[in-house]
Amino acid sequence: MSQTVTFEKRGSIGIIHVDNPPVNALSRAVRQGLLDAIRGADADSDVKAIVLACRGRTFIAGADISEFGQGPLEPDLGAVIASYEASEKPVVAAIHGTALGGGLEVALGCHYRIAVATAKLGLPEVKLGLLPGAGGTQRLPRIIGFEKALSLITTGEPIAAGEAKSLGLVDEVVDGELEAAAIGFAERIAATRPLPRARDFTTHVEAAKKNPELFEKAKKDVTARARGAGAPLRCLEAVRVAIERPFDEGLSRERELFAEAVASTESAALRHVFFAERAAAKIPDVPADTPTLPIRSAAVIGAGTMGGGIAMVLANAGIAVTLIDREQSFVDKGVEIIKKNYGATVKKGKLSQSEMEVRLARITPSSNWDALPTADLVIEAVFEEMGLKKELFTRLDGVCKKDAILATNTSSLDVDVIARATSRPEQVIGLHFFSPANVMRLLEIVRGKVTSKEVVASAMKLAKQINKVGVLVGVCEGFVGNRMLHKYAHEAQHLLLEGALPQQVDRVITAFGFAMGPMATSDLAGIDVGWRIRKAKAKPERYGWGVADRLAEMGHFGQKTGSGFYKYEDGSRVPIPNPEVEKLIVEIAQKNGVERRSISDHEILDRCLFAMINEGAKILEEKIALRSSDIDTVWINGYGFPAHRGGPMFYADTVGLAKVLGTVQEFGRKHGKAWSPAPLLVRLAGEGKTFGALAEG
Ligand code: T1G
Repeated sequence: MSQTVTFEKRGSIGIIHVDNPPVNALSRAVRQGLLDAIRGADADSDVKAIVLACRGRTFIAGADISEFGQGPLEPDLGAVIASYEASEKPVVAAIHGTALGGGLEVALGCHYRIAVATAKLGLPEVKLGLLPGAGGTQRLPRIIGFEKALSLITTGEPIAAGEAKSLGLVDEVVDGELEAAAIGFAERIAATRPLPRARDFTTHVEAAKKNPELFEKAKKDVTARARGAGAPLRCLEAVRVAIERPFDEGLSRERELFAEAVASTESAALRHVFFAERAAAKIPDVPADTPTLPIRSAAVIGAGTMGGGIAMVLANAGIAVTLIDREQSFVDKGVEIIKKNYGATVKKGKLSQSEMEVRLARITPSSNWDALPTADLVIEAVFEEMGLKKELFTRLDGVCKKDAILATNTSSLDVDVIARATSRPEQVIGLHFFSPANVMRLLEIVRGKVTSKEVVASAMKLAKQINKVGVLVGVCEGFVGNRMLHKYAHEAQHLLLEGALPQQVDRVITAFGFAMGPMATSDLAGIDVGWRIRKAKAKPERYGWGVADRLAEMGHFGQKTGSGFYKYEDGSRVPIPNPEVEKLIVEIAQKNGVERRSISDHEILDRCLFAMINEGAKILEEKIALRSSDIDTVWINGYGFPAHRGGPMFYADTVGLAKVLGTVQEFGRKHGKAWSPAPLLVRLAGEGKTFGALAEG
């Protein structure tokens, strides 16, 4: 019997333990161990009932994702689960931590499930471009009903033990010692017959047969949410079969759909994203045991939109935070916005009123610097102007304690210049949050030339503590995200002058999977934001920004002024094509001698994406990013790049770098040196390699 699975007896109860750190994933060894264990328990006449439990921090968190792509490895998980369900002795799954994917499917094959109150249960396969492939789409609806099962399977969102109990998914929620409770439960039901096997449940199947609209409605919702991803629709199809076909036929249809999904580029992309997010936390020259500075108290300077959002993020993570601005009225306004944001979350039922008050109590508004001498971390979110930031950091240097971390939320300025305004540049780091800071998952952590390893390690740890995906980047203008965004948005502007319309560019980009295209995004963020930065620049760029600059000069800033690249009815966020803008584009094109032509959707997509990918390659060779998957993590969590495409660099690898290079060179011939291919792209394309295979920076 493999060491990852062990079996022991406590009186007449057999206990099967899975012990495969860190998350008891269902590796081949675990599957074999589970099969051997149930066969042993079934054959042991002393054993009247069986408990399946896990050691470590969690119940089984799913199949071993790293095994995918290696082809089917025996034993098949479905067969293992069938042996548990078929057992003549009751099997009780004892759940703590997270019972996810194949882990929950194993529990669904057991006859009973008990869980600690803090446990989470779910089928997140759709987030990996898959669907539950070991009976989840057939057993779960039979246990909890089709409507709820559809929502769990097509969203992949887990539920808490309490809700699982109310749905009949869990038989008992225990507070005390789980294993003892499971043994007690097993003893109580040891003689109960017949055993409740999910495969035999028909109540919900009959009910669903009488309610065909359920699927029509689900199909509409799922298709809208999918934005071109295939997995949610495969999930839907598999659950639909559970109504129409006998159990075993449903299982085989599920297996067919799973085989399709696991071989799809979409799933390869989402599995890449899963491991990319985890890899981003590992910094080659900052080992995991690097000492970190404790962050129990923080101060945020600047109570504007970003400052307020950052204060919420810190308070949500249990950190006491002082929100500072130079005028009391500015601070009060900032706190009002924070209260409004929390109120909206409470209204959506995603936060209790009492928890809102606890978090608000952690935020101390102030218009003086009294809190600064004791703060472990200070984050500035003041106006994006270098002089102002340097002057502020010099003052902070004078009042903050020696080992305080001084962080700037700049989105583009040189962190080394800001750090040199202090006597402790090694304590200075960039913490670039994305708006709204209390919503966006990404945190670009900007390492200065002399930022200490302790400060880097502390910032990476803070990212996890505040529930952000922290990605370490180097210092350059716009860091990773904004630098690539600039190329992408600039190319989109050029396409306007050359013949495309805002709505055409945005349609192509949203069809690719982005939630919003570059024009609508610009209207949301405010056309004036980029315009002011460009105006402040010494060297104006190519004529590409002509339309955006002109709209800004005319006061059309986007949603906030009711018109930008689109028109917006009073207070609405729905973009309406604006014929005035079309006239403006034609006028500016003529003024710049640009001959307009019809532009294909394909060209629009390639020019927007390859412009950012080519810049991404330059970022990699300059070692501003440690690895190409970090760039993917930045774009998926900060800029809405569709996760089912894997991120810009992964997408480039799926297209093939030789093809990307060929197209970039073609664009270079037509549109000039802005398209000079990155040497790294040339090299890798020449060697038939991928960004993904590049060694870490
Ligand atoms: N397979 C392989 N490795 C895994 C893994 C998995 N399922 N889950 C986690 N890891 C690794 C992870 O890469 C990291 O490694 C370490 O464990 C800790 O993870 C047939 C097809 C459980 C909520 O989608 O959501 O079952 O970086 O940093 O924040 O139908 O991990 O340390 O080297 O994320 O505490 C379905 C995936 C699979 C759940 C814990 N299951 N995991 O979060 O730790 S598909 C999932 C998670 C499936 C069946 C199908 C989270 C977690 P390293 P971590 P965490």
